[in-house]
Amino acid sequence: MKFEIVTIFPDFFRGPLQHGIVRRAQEAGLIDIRVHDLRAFTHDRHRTVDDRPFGGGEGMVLKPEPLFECCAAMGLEPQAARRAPGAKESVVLLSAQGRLFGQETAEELAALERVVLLCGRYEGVDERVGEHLADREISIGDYVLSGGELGALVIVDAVTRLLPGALGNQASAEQESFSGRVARREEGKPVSTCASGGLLDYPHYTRPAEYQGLPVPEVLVSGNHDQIRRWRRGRALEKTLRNRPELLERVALSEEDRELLAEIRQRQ
Ligand code: 9D3
Repeated sequence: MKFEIVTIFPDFFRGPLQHGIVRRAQEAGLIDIRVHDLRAFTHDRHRTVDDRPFGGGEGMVLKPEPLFECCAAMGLEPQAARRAPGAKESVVLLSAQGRLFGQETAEELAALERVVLLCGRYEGVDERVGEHLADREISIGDYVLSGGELGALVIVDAVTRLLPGALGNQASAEQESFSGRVARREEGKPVSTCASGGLLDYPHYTRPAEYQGLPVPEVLVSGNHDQIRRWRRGRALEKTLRNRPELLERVALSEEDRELLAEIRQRQ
């Protein structure tokens, strides 16, 4: 998978991509990340990438020409081909007005050979970029960021993890043991956003068994694996009910889940 990031802050990407799974994926040749300085595609002495908005208003707008010229220099497929089914490349505009990024979009992008990430800045990007250059416009969440760079990093991380071989053997084996028994949505697709299939993950503990007077839950050191499984499912349900109640409406609950939820609701 080739990622190409277009930004006015190429140095922003020096640190964050050199750690953990993303670093290893690069070293293994699974992914190749290129960062392009948008200012290299300007022609004036001041290397201008922004301009005032037509119609007036606050702030500056990212000009279309440097973004179009940068993409032209990359030798991308024509936009029609990129938008057709079976496309292998996609140009993504990171913007606060985009569709919300989620695990499903990460999976879509992971199936491609090349992903171009255009990082917005200033008050916005000339709309012709979103309409005629990018194939999709993505936001990473409902909060105001200063630009698309953090969004591009989020996408690189989430997509890289999905590439076969990106996770160590242990991690991928763990993931498989989850996906074997996850709840399934109407379309029959497993819910993979959360570790335990549509619910938030259960709490984890490690040694010491007691820390500053705080013990690890007894059941986890009991060796009773059916009780441990039931306890974990209960805590996953409890945490989901408290922090993300909307997820519970989309997940298929078993008879045992309903029992556990009834207990939890009684306790509260
Ligand atoms: C007056 C409205 N503006 C807020 C001050 C709109 C606005 C313009 C530009 C909001 C954010 C930005 C810059 N943000 C991004 O380019 C961005 C973003 C984001 O802000 N939130 C979530 N995901 C993303 S991806 C790119």
